[in-house]
Amino acid sequence: MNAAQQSSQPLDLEHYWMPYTNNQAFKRSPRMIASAEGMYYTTVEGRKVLDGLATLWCVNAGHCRPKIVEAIRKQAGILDFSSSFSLGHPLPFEVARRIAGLAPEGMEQVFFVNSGSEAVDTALKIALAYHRLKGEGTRTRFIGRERGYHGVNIAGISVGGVPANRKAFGVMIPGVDHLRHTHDPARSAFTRGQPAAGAEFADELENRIIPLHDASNIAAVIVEPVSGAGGVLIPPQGYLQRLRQICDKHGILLIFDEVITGFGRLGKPFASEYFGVSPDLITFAKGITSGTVPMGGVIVKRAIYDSFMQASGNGIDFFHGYTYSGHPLASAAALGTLDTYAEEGLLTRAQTLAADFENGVHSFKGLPHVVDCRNLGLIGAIEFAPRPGAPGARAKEVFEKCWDRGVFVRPIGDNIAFCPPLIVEKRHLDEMFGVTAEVVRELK
Ligand code: PXG
Ligand code: PLP
Repeated sequence: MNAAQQSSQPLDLEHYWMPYTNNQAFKRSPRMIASAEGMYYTTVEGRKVLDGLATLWCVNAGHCRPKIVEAIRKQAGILDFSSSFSLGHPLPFEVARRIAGLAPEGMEQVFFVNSGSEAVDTALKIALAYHRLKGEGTRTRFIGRERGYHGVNIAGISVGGVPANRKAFGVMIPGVDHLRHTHDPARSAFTRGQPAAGAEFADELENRIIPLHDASNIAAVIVEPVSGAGGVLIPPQGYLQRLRQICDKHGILLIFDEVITGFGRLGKPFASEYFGVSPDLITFAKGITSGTVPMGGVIVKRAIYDSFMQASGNGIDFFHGYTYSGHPLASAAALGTLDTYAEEGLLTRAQTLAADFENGVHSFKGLPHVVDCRNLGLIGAIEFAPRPGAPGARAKEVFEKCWDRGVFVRPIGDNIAFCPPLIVEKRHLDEMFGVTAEVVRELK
């Protein structure tokens, strides 16, 4: 127990402005977690709650895993901090080498940041600077996608496509257009895995967006291979391949935002490998340290890195970096995490559990108000018809009742998302889907 919990004074909730939270509602009725181990949280009241979302899609190795805890503890007493601005320390070099070994072929250089949002800004800046180095400085526009989530920094919400994350913030960065999203319940509701219909959604890039802006003005297309925070949208078969072909044809860089799909979510280290589509840049965060210490990064194709090296002469090659890029504690946590993934086969474990997970997600078909079930690897969602006059209310109610009954799942609009740690076992899946189904059956 920490000092605040030990004190006889009640905890003062007033001063922390919590992120993405209804602060007033939370402070009236807090849901407070004291500790966690493996698949479960323990609340301050001593209740066990199953973590059905790897917390925020990130605790892929499960909670408080010994190797990771020990790596962080040990590193804190050896080198607390040293920057990576023209000084080095060994750990991030080793993390980068290990990531290069997991990444798609030809993607061997890693730039470190501290979050997915920073990874997205960094990737977009690499794309801009790369085109300028190649003498194509007119390529400044970015193409995102409706319902895409690329973090919360100004560039990320500009290319992002979740209306609630954008509407309070005015024009954001200029020069951004969006592809339509790929969610198509009329043709594809209740599809197991990738929908057969919808590859042609990618053609909008070639048929509408490129003619409108001209390819010579477009720097990059950024998409999540599987949309996560936008509601778990599974790409149609052939869709990502077609995006790749169109980008290649027009000299446009393709960025896969793998902040959620990276590090084993689909049963391969990266979704790029799962789909057999090589992007030019991959953003990652979350799973690299299993959520323990903030870290993110961008993996780039060899040719992109080489262009920066060739152009730099004797100067700095990329005027970009965060104070904490390659932080020793984050790097130590990453090595402990990668060791845990390797020893327990977690980056491919989703393959063995995907069928049970899929059956669990699709067991909601036919329950009250359920209009869609979607899944791939160990990520999935069920969708409800909106309650008349109260969109999102059904999913919120399911989340709250599941929490009270010991299961944590995430409401996203009218969807409930499932994304358990990769150590999940069949009995946990049964508990997660069983409790959720019990709640859904009571839904009005
Ligand atoms: N890209 C993607 C694809 C993400 O899922 C980010 C970027 C930003 O990462 P950081 O570390 O800056 O949060 C994410 C993060 C939700 C939710 O509502 C999703 C995320 C973060 C917080 C909440 O489900 N994804
Ligand atoms: N603001 C000020 C005044 C700073 O000095 C710095 C970093 O030196 C930053 C913002 C950026 O902080 P970070 O490098 O942690 O992103």
